[in-house]
This record gives sequence, structure tokens and C-alpha cells, in this order.
Amino acid sequence: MTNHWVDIKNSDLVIVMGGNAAEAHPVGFRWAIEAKKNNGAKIMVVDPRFHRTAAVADIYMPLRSGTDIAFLSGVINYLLTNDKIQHEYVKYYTNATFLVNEGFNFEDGLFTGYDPEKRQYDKATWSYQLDEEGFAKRDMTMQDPRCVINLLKKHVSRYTPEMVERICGTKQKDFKIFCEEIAKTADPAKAATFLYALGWTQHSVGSQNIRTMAMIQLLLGNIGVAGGGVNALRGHSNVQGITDLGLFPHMLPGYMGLPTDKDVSLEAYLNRITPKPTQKGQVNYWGNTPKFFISMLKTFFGANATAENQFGYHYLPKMDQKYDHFRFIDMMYAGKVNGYLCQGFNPIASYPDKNKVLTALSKLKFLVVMDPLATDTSNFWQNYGEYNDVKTEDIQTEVFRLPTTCFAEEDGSIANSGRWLQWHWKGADAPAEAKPDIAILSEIREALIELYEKEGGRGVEQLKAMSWNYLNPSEPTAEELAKENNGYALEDLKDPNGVVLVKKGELLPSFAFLRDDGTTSSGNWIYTGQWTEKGNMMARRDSSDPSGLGNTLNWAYAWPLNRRIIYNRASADLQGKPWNAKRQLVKWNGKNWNYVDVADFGTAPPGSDVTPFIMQPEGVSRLFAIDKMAEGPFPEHYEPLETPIGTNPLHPNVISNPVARILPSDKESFGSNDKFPYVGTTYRLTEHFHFWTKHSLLNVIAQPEQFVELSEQLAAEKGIKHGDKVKVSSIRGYVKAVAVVTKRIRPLEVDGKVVHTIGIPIHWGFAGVGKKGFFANNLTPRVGDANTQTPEFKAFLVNIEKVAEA
Ligand SMILES: Nc1nc2c(c(=O)[nH]1)N[C@H]1C(S)=C(S)[C@@H](COP(=O)(O)OP(=O)(O)OC[C@H]3O[C@@H](n4cnc5c(=O)[nH]c(N)nc54)[C@H](O)[C@@H]3O)O[C@H]1N2
Ligand SMILES: Nc1nc2c(c(=O)[nH]1)N[C@H]1C(S)=C(S)[C@@H](COP(=O)(O)OP(=O)(O)OC[C@H]3O[C@@H](n4cnc5c(=O)[nH]c(N)nc54)[C@H](O)[C@@H]3O)O[C@H]1N2
Ligand SMILES: [Mo]
Repeated sequence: MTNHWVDIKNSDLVIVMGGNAAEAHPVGFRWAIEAKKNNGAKIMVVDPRFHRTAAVADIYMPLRSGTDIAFLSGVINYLLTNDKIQHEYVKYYTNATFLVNEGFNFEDGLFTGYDPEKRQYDKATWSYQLDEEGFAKRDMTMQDPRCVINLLKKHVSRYTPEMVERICGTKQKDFKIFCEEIAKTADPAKAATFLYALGWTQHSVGSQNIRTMAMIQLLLGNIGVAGGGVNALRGHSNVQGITDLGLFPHMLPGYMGLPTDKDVSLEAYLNRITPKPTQKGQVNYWGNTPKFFISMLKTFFGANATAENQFGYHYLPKMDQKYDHFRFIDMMYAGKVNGYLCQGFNPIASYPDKNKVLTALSKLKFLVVMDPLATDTSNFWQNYGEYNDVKTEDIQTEVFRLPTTCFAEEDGSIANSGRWLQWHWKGADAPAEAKPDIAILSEIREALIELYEKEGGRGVEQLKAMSWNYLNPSEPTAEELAKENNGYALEDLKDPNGVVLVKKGELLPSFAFLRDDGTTSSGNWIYTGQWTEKGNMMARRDSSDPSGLGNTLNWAYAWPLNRRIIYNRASADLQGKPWNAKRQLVKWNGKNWNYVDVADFGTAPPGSDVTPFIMQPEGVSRLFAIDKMAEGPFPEHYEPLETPIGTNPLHPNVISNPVARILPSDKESFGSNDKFPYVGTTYRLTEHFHFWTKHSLLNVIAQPEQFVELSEQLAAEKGIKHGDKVKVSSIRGYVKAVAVVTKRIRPLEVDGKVVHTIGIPIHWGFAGVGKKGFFANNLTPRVGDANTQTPEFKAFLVNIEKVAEA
């Protein structure tokens, strides 16, 4: 989230689109209700299903799953044609005025530079026109046809209300209501917020769904202000922590990418990833990357990281290709993987195309499952009849279960969606032999080193170089790790006059102190400040709120630097006058800045060149994304890979995302609408949490049996009655479940056809105490977003038929 949970109460319009906050985030959703009470805010919901968020909304409208880019581009078209934008914000705080490379173009569904063989773009022309000094050219009058804003106008002009209805199935009169409501927040004193989750991310165009919304927020001046923002409601309680700490195959902590095998030296790597400013005088905060990175290497490798050995850069693994979940399941499937350590994860239930995952796991030599529960994955080799039809005797995989504790049985911090790091304390001791994950991993490390010492082999150098300075090396504590992530001064840190700012051995107060010469350490630069010489900032519990805006600066710790709303400089105009007098975050009082939030910028007076988007080399936000996105600098509607209409009304030659993540071995595993005419979409129920609450009797009682939802019209067409047993199938597999016939899902008229949707909750499987069921992922395709590799769980093709009770 650019903002945070409590801040939602400051909104004038809460849009829930691409998520179902009332059911998946029931505790946080109360702030949307507070916005209604506080400001008379409206709640507006756009979702293929009428759900419990829709039930408390002021306005609800349906759309076909996988078509939000068309809808939101239609909104941009409306805002630009009707001049409903926040002019000053757009002119000074976005790249609307920047001139785009003459070579850049968009034609028939493709941007310049597409390579159909590689299914990738050469992004050379997705750039700005540069002046002699290498800075981007601008036309502040916005007359030049190559200005970003003029190219954007042209790009979205195709998304008329008629086209939105034709693609999305949303009626034009509903769409008009949406446009009119959101346009009201072009008023500088009004803000809209978007709350989204997987209804947007789990598509082959997921990242671009979110980007289109972010562009709307920029045009309306809704980013950096109280009650506004781009607000991803995260999933597992600490999944924000997963991304912060870089627990992805291609990432390192603090949003730095893992080196590739082309980055032959530390210098080459840092040169590649450190951006240069593209406007004169801008902060370009990522310009500090070498300080973040070298301090991280100092944490990783301690005294073994020296200037002479490039601070241990060569101890890091280098990527030769993208090792995402598609790839590693594929490698297992091809028999190229010996072992798999599966920690806090249930892939046979949660990954797309369960049958492929099952075969993949069956080819391993060993599987280690670290989990408090006996999961579907740890039991994958057992036969559960139709639910898991395996021949146990044919499976060679040896499975080890290492029981772990869970969050309530240990101390630690949890990063919530609003970037708040909140410390929590152990509530109970772990049962039986369960151990914390940290202890298990530490013991594996010790055993590995011992084995290497006995038997030799490659890789021990890195393992031994790792610094491991914990009181008990077999079980580092959460406190030790939190301090290590915060970082230390390794020498006295002095200012240019020789005055000592931080003494050797002290915890760093902020990441502003990080250096690239090996004199500081920090495991994760964005977490620097979480545990200082003043103590554990995450454990603070003072809820005083002098501004009344809910920023509570002495409650826990928010990264970066305890800032609650990022880009908050954008809440005031160029002169530092807040757009909204009632919701001030930062204000220039003529002599200095007054802050209600922690400022996003230094103490420079207004009128200096520095503009609010300090993480961008331009200092402004991007309506044109230059070279960041895999699909193009502007969003474009592409059909889900399995499309119910079999065409793209905008450009029939380019139907689905031309760069979507598809591995060659999966190419034949996609169905078409002649055999599978209906849209399948998967989602959660409030009463269950994924695949673990089926181990809990109370949850199982609350929601005992697998079901699927379909409309009254489709049920009538297929002769299905409420309560009948049905079989839903895709080209990859099937599920059987009870039919819930409902008004909550309605057929939509799309491109002259009627499109039906079948809703499939995800929570069943064979492990646990309740009635067994099928995985929703028996049905889902292995195609992903090209930027994030998130699978298309929300829009794929299925068929449905009535079956006799078993
Ligand atoms: N009770 C409970 N709460 C949970 C979880 C749980 O298992 N149980 N899981 C947690 C996790 S890990 C996560 S990631 C979050 C997920 O939170 P959500 O994303 O809110 O959860 P989903 O149920 O997957 O809901 C997605 C919604 O998006 C809609 N949708 C599908 N496709 C589209 C589309 O193309 N456009 C639009 N506009 N909407 C679409 C669906 O109809 C559905 O209502 O929930 C978290 N909270
Ligand atoms: N079709 C379809 N598939 C989906 C989705 C969808 O919407 N549709 N949603 C996707 C999403 S957003 C998510 S997040 C995934 C969820 O997929 P998973 O993460 O695979 O599912 P969970 O059941 O949450 O599994 C988490 C496991 O962690 C264990 N655990 C809990 N605490 C600890 C701990 O402290 N240590 C260890 N080692 N283990 C612990 C739990 O017991 C549980 O078995 O599913 C994805 N799959
Ligand atoms: Mo999730």
C-alpha cells in the first residue's frame, strides 16, 4: 500500500475492484465503513460476482473477469475527454509533459519492438527524447504531439463506452456512473482509494491491471494524499515481509534484483541496476543502491566481505534464467530435480494444474516439508480415490516432515499491507517436537558444513563465508535477526567536519547513514530504523493521533523511515500548500516545513527543483512507464489466455497478452471455447484460510462441503438444480461439487454473445479433518503475468455437467 489501513477512513470514495475486502480482509475493511461514517464516502464495487463487499456498497456493477484494463482505460478516456483531471498535479508531478522517442509506436495490438520468436519486446524505443546533457525533454505547454499526455489520449481513445460494454459486458449506464463518481475526485481536496488484491493480480495481464488504476489515480491527483493511493491488500499476514526481504528466486532484500551471470563483477552489477537521474537536480533515491547493496553484503558475509574481494559479491548466486514456480515445477516434471525443500507452503493445492504438480513431485528423490501440519503436499503420495488417484508403489520420492512452530508460538515482527512492522510476542509453547523454522534451517546449515568437511564438494565456500554471529548458532533469536536487518556502524561514522554521528558498534538510526565503503551493515535497507539505540521501534504501542488522520507515528514502525503515506510531498502544491486544508500531511509555513507524517524529502524549501516522486530518476511519476513493464509503456486490453469469446474486439490478430509467461512444454495444455464455453474463476470464502483450516473442526463445521456457484440462467440451460452434484472440467482436469444456483453471478452479454461464469472456491483437498474434496487447481492453467509470474487463476475455460451422486 502507498497508504495504510487506518488511512482508508480519510477517503471520499472507496473503490473495491479486483478483490473482495469484506470477506478476505474483514478486519481491515472496517476502515472503509469508517470512511462512509466519517466523510459520507461511497463504496463502489466492480466484480464478476455480487459478494459481501458488494452487499455493503453504494454502487455495484459486474464485469467479465479479465477485462479490467478495458474498463479502466475507458475511465482514462472519460477523464481526458471531459477534462476531469487535477491539472497542476498532472503537469508537475507526472511525466505528462515529457517527450517520447520518435521511434515509439503502437499498432494493431503491438508496441514497437516485438519479437514473436522470443515472445518478448526490445524496449529500445520505449524511452524519452533526450537533450545534449542526457536529460529528458519536456514541453510544459503540452502541445507537442509526442508529449506523453497526447500519446495517452490517442491510445485510450479506442476505449469508448461502447467498446467497454462490448469487452467487459458492463452496461454503459453503469459505466457512466463509475466515471462520474470517480471524476469528482479530480477536485484537489477530494481523494479516492482503490482496494485490490487477487482479482487483479491473478491474470496474464495482472500488473497492467494495477498500472491502469495507478494512472487514473495520478490523473486525479490521488497519490501521496490522505485517503488516496494504490492499495494492495496483501494476503498472508506477513506476505509483505516476503517481498520486503526478497524471498523470491530472483530477488534480494530491499527490492534489489539477484545478479545474473552477465553481471561479471560488483561494479558491472551496480552499474546496471543503479539508475541515473533523467531530470536535472532530482533526488533519484535509487542512486544510493551501492550503499544499500554493499551494506547488505557486509551483513551477509561480515569480515569475509572486503573491498579486495568485492565485498563477497561472488559468494552470491548468479541467475542464468528465470527460476520462477513455472520453471521449477517444469524442471521437476522433466526429472531434472533431486530434492525439494518445501517450507510453509502447500504447492499441490496452491499451484496451477495440480496433475502436473503431482507428476513433478513424484519424480523427486526426496521432498522435505517444513510445516506445523500434515499437508496435502506432504501426503501427495497417498491414494485418496478420485481426489488423488495415485499408485503409491510407483512413487520413488522419499518424504521427510519437519514439524515447525507457527507465528503464535514465537516472537517476531509481521509486516502488514500498510508497511507497518509490528512486533509480536509468543503466546504459547510449541507442541511436541516442533521447532521454529530458524532453528531447523540453522541445524541444516550446521549439518551441511559438517558433511562438506567430511566429503568435500562444491558450494561450501559460500556457506562458510556467511556471517553467523548468534549467541546460540543453532537457534538465532528474532531479536538478533531484527537488529542485523536494521544494521550497524562498523566504524565511527563522521560528518565532513569529523564529528562522530554514529559510534562504531551502534545500531544505525536510519538508512541515510548507509555507506558503500564497507563501514556500515544492513540486511535490508528499507528496514533500517526498525531497531535503533532507542530500542525496538516495532514494539511501540502509543496510539496517540494528534492530527486525527490515523497516522499514529509512535505505533510500531512503518518503512521507509516510519513514513505512513509514501510520496506525501505530493499532498501539497509546488509552493508547499496542501491541496486539502483538512487533511494536511506536509506544509511549508514560509520558513520551514510542518509535518504530520514523516516527510518524503529533505528540508529544501519549495521552489527547488526537487519533485515528489523521489524514487524515480525523473522525480515525477509515470503515465508512460518507459521500459519497466513487459507488455508496453501503456496498458492494453488482452483477452485471458483462455478466452470465452475467442477474439479481441480491438485487434483480432493479437488476442491474448503476447508476452504472457508460458513455457514451451505447457503450450498444448490450453483449452478453447468450443469444448469449454464458460469462464471459470476461483476465490476464497471467509470461513476458510486456504488449505489449512480444513484441519480445524470449527471451520469445517462453518463451511463443510465443496461447492461451485452458477447463475440461474446457466443452471436452467443445463438442467442443474440447486444442490445437484456437478462436474466442472477444463482441459487439465475436473472437480465434482455441489451446485449453488445463485443470483449473485449473472450472465453478461459480451461481443454479441452471452458469457457465463462459474465460481469455484479454493479451499478443498484431501488432508485435514473434514469431508474430502477436489483442488480448484485441478482446473487451472499454467500461464502467468510476464512481470510477476502470477498464474491466471481468475479467468480460464471450463465446462459443467450434472452427475449422479457418488
Ligand atoms: N478468509 C480468508 N481470508 C483471506 C484468505 C483466505 O484464504 N481466507 N487468503 C488471503 C490471501 S493469501 C490473499 S492473497 C487475499 C486475497 O484477497 P482477494 O483477492 O480479495 O480474494 P479472492 O477471494 O481471491 O477474491 C478475488 C475477487 O476478485 C474477483 N475477480 C475475479 N476476477 C476479476 C477480474 O478480472 N476483475 C475484477 N474486478 N474482479 C475479479 C472475484 O470475483 C473475487 O470476488 O485474501 C487473504 N484473506
Ligand atoms: N486456484 C487458485 N489457486 C490459488 C489462489 C487462488 O486464488 N486460486 N491463491 C493463491 C494465493 S494468493 C496464495 S497466497 C496461495 C496459498 O498457498 P499456500 O501458501 O501453499 O497455502 P497455505 O494453506 O496458506 O499454506 C501455508 C502453509 O504454511 C504452514 N505454516 C503456517 N505457519 C507456519 C510457520 O510458521 N512455519 C512454517 N514452516 N509453516 C507454517 C501452514 O500450516 C500451511 O500448510 O494459493 C494460491 N493458489
Ligand atoms: Mo495470497
